[in-house]
Amino acid sequence: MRSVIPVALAAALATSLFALAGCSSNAPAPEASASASTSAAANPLGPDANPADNPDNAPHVSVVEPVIKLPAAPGSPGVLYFTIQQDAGKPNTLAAVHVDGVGRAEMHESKTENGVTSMDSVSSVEFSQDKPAEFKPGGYHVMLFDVEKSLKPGTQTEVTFTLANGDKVSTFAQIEDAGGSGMMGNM
Ligand SMILES: [Cu+2]
Repeated sequence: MRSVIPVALAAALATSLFALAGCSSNAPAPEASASASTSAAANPLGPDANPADNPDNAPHVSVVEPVIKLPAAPGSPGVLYFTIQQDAGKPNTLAAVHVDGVGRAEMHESKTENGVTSMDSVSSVEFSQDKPAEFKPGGYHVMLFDVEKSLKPGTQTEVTFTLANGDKVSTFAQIEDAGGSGMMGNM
């Protein structure tokens, strides 16, 4: 699933976002951005999440395009979408997600049966080298409860993914408005 072009795009996007988020407390240190932009091995997770620089990150596991959609209305939940993948090793299980600035993050799965869409919480989601786990509208997603006002569109916040074996992957998620989709669109 990995190719050069999306990685390059992600790196360029991350760099431009960091530039925009210069005033935010969530913005990474300038030297982190500078070192990443000159690195040949640009990381889709962003400069702060380069596994080579972070011995705590799970080996061979990466998170692609993490995006938070803010609540459509105050008090409503937001949602986090991403793809978690690995390029080597035994299959893994995603067991928990933590989002800075969010009171509670729950993994959910949406299902449509007989034309009725519903969602349930799930305790874990497996993924492997052959089969990344996609969290996207209509399937798996992470529901975000008690989203703090400090999370603004156009900024980023840190997200930590915990695997069943205790390994973790930390990265920064882009924060976006809910747009016109509303809460049902966030499922
Ligand atoms: Cu949900």
